[in-house]
Amino acid sequence: MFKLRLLALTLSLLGAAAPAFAHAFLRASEPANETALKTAPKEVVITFTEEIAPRFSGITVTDAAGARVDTGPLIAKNQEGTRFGIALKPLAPGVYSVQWHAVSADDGHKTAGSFRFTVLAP
Ligand SMILES: [Cu+2]
Repeated sequence: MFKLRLLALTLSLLGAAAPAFAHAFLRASEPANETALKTAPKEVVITFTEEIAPRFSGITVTDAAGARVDTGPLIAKNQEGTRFGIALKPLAPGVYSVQWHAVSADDGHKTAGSFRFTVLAP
């Protein structure tokens, strides 16, 4: 009996702790990290692991010199609030860095990260 109760307690503790791990991380991106593209992308799209609050989240894209090449606000790409894009200026060949920050819609936790992609010379 005691063992069963301990098990139930353990399970409920695990259940209570689970949301703390549910931050909005990057699940996938287009372009993907470290990809080399023959055609310059017109936007960057990020899929997060959970719904984010777009007002408090953002994506910026910079060229090798650090100049911003993204334009306009986040564009919602699905109904679930997990997928957002940002439009880009016409990109010359070079290495580009994407910085993102997100606030979880569920618990308000902040996450951030970055990745890179390359546009190849034609
Ligand atoms: Cu969280």
